[in-house]
Formats: sequence, C-alpha cells, structure tokens
Amino acid sequence: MDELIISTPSVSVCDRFWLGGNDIALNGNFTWTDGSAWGYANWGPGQPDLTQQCVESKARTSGLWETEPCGMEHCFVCATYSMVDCKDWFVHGGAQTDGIYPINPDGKGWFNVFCDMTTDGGGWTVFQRYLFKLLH
Ligand SMILES: [Ca+2]
Repeated sequence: MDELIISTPSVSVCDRFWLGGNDIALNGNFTWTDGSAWGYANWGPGQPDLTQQCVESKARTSGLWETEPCGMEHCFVCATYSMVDCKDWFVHGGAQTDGIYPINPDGKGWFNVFCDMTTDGGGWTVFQRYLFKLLH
C-alpha cells in the first residue's frame, strides 16, 4: 500500500491520501471499503484516533497513517481502479501535472495515455494510441 501511494503520480501535489480504510461500522474495528480485514497497518504516533473514522496516509512526508474526519478532501488511492479517463485522475486523483497516466475506460484493461492537466481546466485524455492507428 505504501509503495503504491509513493509511486502514484499525484504524490507530487498531494501529501495526504485517503486509503479507503475506516471504522464507520464499528468504532475501533478498521476495515477496507469492501469490508475486508486489514493485513497491514502503518499508524503514526498516537494513532489511530478512534474519535475519527477514515484513514489517510501522509504519503509525502512520513508515510504514516492517521484517522481524520471522512468529509475532508484529499487525494486518494482507494478507488484508483475506477480511473476511466484523465478527468478521473484530475478530479478524484488530484493529478495536476501533464504526463502519462494509466486508465481503464471500459473495465477490460489498463493502458497508458497522455493526460493534459493544464489546458482549459485540465483533465483531458489524449488518445495517442488511436491517433497513431489512424495515421499509419
Ligand atoms: Ca472511529
């Protein structure tokens, strides 16, 4: 999990990432969003704070986990599998720099595309793969 976060493109603009863990169902009993139990945790000092419900990682600084109110806006890794285009990376993933991002538009497989995150508000998917096919 920690390596996934550190390798995410948006770590350059985000320090805090929602991990998808919470103890909403039962205070002090942390599970992933699909309800599965944890096999690993990387809590920071004094954590988890059981008065809060959602788990984040301070990815760029310590990499340690903390609990916070679930309504706060952070980048996230918990739903990277739903990245169907660059707009998902921009809006939900916190990605703000142009570059290559993996997307899975139809749920049938991942491929890399160039995302323009700076033109006209950002989040544009550049389908170089298809352009290449058209030109050749
Ligand atoms: Ca709690």
